Amino acid sequence: MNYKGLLIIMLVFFQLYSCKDAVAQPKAYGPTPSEKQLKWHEMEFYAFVHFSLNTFTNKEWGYGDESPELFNPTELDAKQWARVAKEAGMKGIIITAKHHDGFCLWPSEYTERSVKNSPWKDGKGDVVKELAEACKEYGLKLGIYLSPWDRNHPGYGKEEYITYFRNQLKELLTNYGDVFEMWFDGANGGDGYYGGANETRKINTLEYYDWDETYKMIYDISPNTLVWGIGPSEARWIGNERGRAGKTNWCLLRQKDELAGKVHYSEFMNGHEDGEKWVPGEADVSIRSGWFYHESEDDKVRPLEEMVDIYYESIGRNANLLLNLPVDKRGLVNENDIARLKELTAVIKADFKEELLANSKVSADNIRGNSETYSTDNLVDDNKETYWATDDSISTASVLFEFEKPTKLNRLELQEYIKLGQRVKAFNVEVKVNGKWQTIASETTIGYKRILRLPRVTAEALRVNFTESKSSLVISAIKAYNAPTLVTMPKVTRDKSGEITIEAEGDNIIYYTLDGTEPTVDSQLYSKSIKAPQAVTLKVMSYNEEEGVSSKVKTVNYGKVKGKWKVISSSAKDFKSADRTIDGDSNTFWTFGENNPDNPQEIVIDMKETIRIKGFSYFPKQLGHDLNLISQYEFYTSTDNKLWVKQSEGEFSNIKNNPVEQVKTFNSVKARYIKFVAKSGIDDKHIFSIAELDVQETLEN
Ligand code: FUL
Repeated sequence: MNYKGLLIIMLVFFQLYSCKDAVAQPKAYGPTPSEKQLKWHEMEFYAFVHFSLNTFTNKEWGYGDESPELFNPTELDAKQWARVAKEAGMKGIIITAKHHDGFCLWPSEYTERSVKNSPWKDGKGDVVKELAEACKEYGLKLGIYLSPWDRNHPGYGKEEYITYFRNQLKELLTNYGDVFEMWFDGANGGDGYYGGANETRKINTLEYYDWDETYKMIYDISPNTLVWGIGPSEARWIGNERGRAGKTNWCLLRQKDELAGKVHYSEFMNGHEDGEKWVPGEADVSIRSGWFYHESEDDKVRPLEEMVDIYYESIGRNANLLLNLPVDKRGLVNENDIARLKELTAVIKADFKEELLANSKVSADNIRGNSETYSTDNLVDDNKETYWATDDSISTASVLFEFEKPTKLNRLELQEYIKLGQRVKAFNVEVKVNGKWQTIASETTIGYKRILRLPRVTAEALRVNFTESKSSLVISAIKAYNAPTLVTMPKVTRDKSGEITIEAEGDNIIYYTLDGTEPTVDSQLYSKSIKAPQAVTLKVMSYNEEEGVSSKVKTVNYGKVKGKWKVISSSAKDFKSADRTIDGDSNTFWTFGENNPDNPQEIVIDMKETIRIKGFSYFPKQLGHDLNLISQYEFYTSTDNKLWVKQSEGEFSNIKNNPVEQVKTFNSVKARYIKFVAKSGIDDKHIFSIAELDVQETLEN
């Protein structure tokens, strides 16, 4: 080799050693995600579609005896679902291929209880196939909900059902292309039709399904499918159906303890700092209160600000967001849900419009081996593969961002490089305003992604101090934004006498109407409470004068006040406090019942005048450890308190996981007295709480 050649080789070696490879990569700390889980984290936001027989029977849980002939969507269009999801920035759709009543949305060869025995497409349709194709067309991933609990199958609870369940899994994982997620719900065992047995079948969820075997089978057929929910899963429920993760949220879980039945689901919101496995949280929530479509909820789509909160408290707290769009009887995502989703997408887009830290001067008090490879530039380069890291011995450090000129900001987004584990236990954020440093946030975990909503500040500089970490720091991104102000709708309450009080946030003012028209800044300005004991429709909005921005309009429909209503008898000897169930305040509640499962418990109310009603509602207690939820009920009416007619009976399905207001409707009747019977409670308890009881009045004759 000549002299020149040698020089080139030396130069190449020098280059290699002087930058990249001289400083070793940090070692992984604790449990780390698999490749499959990493891809799953990056999906962040995807849709749930609850659509089945329940859509047509107006139920949340079918009992298992409903006829497949009731399934008859008139305009089913899975492409519309995919389009809606895509436009909202979602990355996939999970469909209820089979819910608890056992009806299958695909023509399974193992049962007659499926689309093949429905009038839809003369029994030749396959919803799962149509969705798989639509997802493909729109570049979305397909996920499948297969309820382990089957209230129809005669063999449920016995060995034969497990074979059936696995056969169906095989069908779904073989015939519809890639399935990114398999969703196994936690509701398992209870009463049901079971082929006509009409009985209660209890199973041990941890043992009955032999999850190890079932999972092995899934991975043999489809190794890229991530399994969610019960069993040794790769992602966990977030512990509530409100779509909210804990502020502290570890991707880790003590799954061995969980599988031994030693973990309460309320721990899922936070995960376990000392968990032995990477089992990140997925936050599920419906855009309305129910999971399935009910016409009565058309005007109960969650308000925009609640949806925005959900976004920040799921994706912004290190969890994926699984947002349910209940497809309606036509087989379409409903217009009202689409409108809300569009509003949400617009807010999120506006909130993250312009990143502000990329142009600042970035420095840190420690950089791993002083190496370029781990420099702070990696925090703002928008490259998920690069990261800022500290020396092995350093687990507390600060990053400083200095702006060229004072900059307004109110959002901060942070990401750990989770391939090497989740490490940060605590951090805080300081800003320099008019030359003075002030702390504006003190937080705990980060994980895949953490987004903070901060008060808007005009900062000369921003500093993130990592104050506690399990090991050295490995941070892949820090970003800041200045989100537009979102004016929230006012809070409205009405007391027993019909006095309406309206409150807005901060200095916002309030405009309202009582004639059904949309309020504007020219409408009535709210200054003192409004007297409205009659049925009334209130439309109201908050207005931020400084920025000239108004909130969305809130519509509240009140019936006549229950001021004169009286609880006149009850199975409970002492019912002095029972009027709390009709005081118009859902924060107060009444608890009654004895621990005797043979005695249904009842409450009788005199409405003091005969009116025509077409339904009733039961609002469960919301706060506290014991909600004493009612699961089976009967509802009677009378005009004379002697002759009673049963108007409705059944179950409040899924009330345990989703204790929202329960509305039951029937053919309209005249009534002066109503009797509500609590037949059984959740978890076999026989103590019941009621926050509020109400009737649905109708003016028809
Ligand atoms: C629950 C189920 O029981 C509901 O019906 C719904 O499917 C929800 C997503 O999970 O636990």
